[in-house]
Amino acid sequence: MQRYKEIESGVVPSVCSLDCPDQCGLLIHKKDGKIVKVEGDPNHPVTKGNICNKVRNMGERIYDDKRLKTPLKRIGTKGKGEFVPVTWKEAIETISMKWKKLIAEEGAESILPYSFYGNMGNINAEGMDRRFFHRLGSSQLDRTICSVAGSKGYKYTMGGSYGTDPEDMTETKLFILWGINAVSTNMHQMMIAQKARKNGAKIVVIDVHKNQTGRMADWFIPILPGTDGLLALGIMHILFKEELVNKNFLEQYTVGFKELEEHVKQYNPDMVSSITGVPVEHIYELARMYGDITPSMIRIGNGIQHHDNGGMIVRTIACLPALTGQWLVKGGGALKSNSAFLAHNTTALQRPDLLKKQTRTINMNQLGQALLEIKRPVRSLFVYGSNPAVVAPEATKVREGLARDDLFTVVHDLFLTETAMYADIVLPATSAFENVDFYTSYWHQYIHLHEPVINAYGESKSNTEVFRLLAEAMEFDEPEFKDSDEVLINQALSSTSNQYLEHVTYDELKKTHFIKAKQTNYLLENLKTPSGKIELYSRQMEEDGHPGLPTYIPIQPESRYPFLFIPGPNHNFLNSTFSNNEKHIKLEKSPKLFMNVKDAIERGIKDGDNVRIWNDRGECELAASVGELVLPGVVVSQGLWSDVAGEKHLVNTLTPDRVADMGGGATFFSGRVDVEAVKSYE
Ligand SMILES: Nc1nc2c(c(=O)[nH]1)N[C@H]1C(S)=C(S)[C@@H](COP(=O)(O)OP(=O)(O)OC[C@H]3O[C@@H](n4cnc5c(=O)[nH]c(N)nc54)[C@H](O)[C@@H]3O)O[C@H]1N2
Ligand SMILES: Nc1nc2c(c(=O)[nH]1)N[C@H]1C(S)=C(S)[C@@H](COP(=O)(O)OP(=O)(O)OC[C@H]3O[C@@H](n4cnc5c(=O)[nH]c(N)nc54)[C@H](O)[C@@H]3O)O[C@H]1N2
Ligand code: SF4
Ligand SMILES: [Mo]
Repeated sequence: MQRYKEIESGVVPSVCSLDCPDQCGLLIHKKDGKIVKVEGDPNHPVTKGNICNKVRNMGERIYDDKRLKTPLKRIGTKGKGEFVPVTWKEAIETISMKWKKLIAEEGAESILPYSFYGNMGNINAEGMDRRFFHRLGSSQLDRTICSVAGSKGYKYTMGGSYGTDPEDMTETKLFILWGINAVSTNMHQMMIAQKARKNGAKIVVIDVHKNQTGRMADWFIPILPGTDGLLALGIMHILFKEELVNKNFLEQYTVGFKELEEHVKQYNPDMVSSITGVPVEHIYELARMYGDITPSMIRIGNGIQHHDNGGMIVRTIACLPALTGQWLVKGGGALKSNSAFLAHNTTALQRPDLLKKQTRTINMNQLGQALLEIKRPVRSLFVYGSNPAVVAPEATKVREGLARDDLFTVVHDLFLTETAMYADIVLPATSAFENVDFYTSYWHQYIHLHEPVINAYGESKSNTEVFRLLAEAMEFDEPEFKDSDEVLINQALSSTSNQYLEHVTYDELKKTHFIKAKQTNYLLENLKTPSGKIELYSRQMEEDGHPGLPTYIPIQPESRYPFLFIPGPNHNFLNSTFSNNEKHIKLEKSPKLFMNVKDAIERGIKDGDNVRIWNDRGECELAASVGELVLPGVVVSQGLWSDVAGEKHLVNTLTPDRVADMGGGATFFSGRVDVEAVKSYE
């Protein structure tokens, strides 16, 4: 059979590699060996032929002139972007010689990998790289920047990342989109909800910003940041008091409901209203709606868990469907992540056994500290699939660390990113379209195989290839560093202990491209909590130092600054990906700061004014968008914009690097700032 990348003109199957819940099935149209069109696969049961604008314009990124074609070596000052091309041989030799010397003089822990999911492909994002850094004995990275606090919180209640199947949600009658900007970040969730709305479903959105998603809701409920756990407790208070709970379900499938009933008596709606900013009558209306309507589904977004108390918030909200027995109803329940349905054999793929001696672990949210403040600061950084100079909190500290003369930095990316500007060696990466890999969605339940649809760009190489080369240069002679991509995939899919994946094989995937997780009706019989039931009370939480029952814990005060600052993602970028592509910048226009008209008037700020936003950590400048889309005391920006041309658009100069209550998660949305109009001196 002809391989897809060798087909000059025609239509070939693919899958979206971006860190997005929808993980769309794609069809790539090729002409003369090049991609001319990217569209959604009409036969994919979830994608149904629809994809976002970002990826419809993916060709612009793949063939962007700025793409790296060769390895580069720095010749100028760090951060200035002065490089010359070098061969792969020279690049790999430079890295391996430097590392051998560092290991001999300071130990392998002086080296730190820094990566995330610029490409979600399992063998490239967390396969051969993991083997390599285990074997190297480098410092290990705790990958906490995205969703760990919420995932841990959800796990305390439900035992793991198991939720409602999106394909069942056409039956849902009430959607609560809670801290998720689904129109931008999970478009098929929104499409399913809109389809269900045609059959009478209601869409409620709870958010701190009436953005694209809030504006499409039947009912938008504005709330003050970090108080969602309290709102959920207020709803529980009413559900118990008005006997809207499902007693049979609680008795059969949960632990701790009697204690919870007692415990939530303290969260009376007046008190809840005074802290959340949600009017009392709306709390009653929402609780009664939730008690009455079935099936109901809560889509738990990432926004609510990027807070100091994010783990507890998600843990608390995850208890709600049990109170009304929604887990027994098709299309009912909650969905934070469905990743556990597709959990593969990571032990076989990542080989943690290659790490012979326990090493230190560094939280990726605290990269600035790791480069500047800790004992034995990191001496060499290897960055791939991530752009920490833009996406990590406390960006000023991160940049200062990256500028250190005694830090040896390597960046493997498709572009000369803001991080790569500080590198000593830059390596060109293939795009996911050029690679073999397999993909597992964390929202729908399909696993995908990807075979390359185009040839590698310039001299670029995939992550797996780069780590094979590095292993050879470091003289790692274990055979597992020679495993091909196909072998890696087979290992990851073999002997999984995951019953939902039993029927999936590489050969079958080759034939069909995607396969759904095995469907069973036994989620409740198989819960992986310590008790095997939904844990409204969790002893494990107490052992881990948290209250065992859902409890409201406020975020840190940072009281010197008047505004809570929520710098979320935007519609046309994906984190910092696309922020350097002209087409996507044009679609997104320019970065804004949404603020309430009352706050703006007090500060003499008019719509469209440039404003300076600052706190102890740093400052940035955005254009004010004045109106009623956020509550007083809250300011919101969208998008991780570039600052390479000297723009002061770097919102992460303002975000804290303290970690959330669970899992060391990020707290991007719990920082405070002040805002003033930028003075004009004309
Ligand atoms: N277009 C686009 N899509 C993306 C991404 C992107 O950058 N752009 N990023 C991808 C990634 S990596 C992720 S993790 C997901 C993230 O996507 P989402 O899960 O949607 O998470 P966020 O956009 O971070 O935040 C969602 C919403 O939470 C709100 N919010 C913030 N704090 C609070 C709060 O305290 N309470 C409530 N109720 N709401 C709050 C924000 O205003 C925002 O509207 O999207 C993925 N998809
Ligand atoms: N203020 C603020 N900051 C945030 C967030 C927020 O909401 N607000 N969201 C946070 C979240 S949820 C996340 S997940 C992180 C995401 O942060 P990152 O994981 O850093 O995501 P991107 O900015 O998309 O950068 C991914 C990089 O990987 C590169 N890449 C793509 N494919 C490959 C490949 O196959 N190989 C290699 N070597 N490189 C590749 C891309 O070109 C890109 O430069 O950002 C976090 N930062
Ligand atoms: S970014 Fe998300 S919505 Fe867009 S094509 Fe990829 S998976 Fe689909
Ligand atoms: Mo994320």
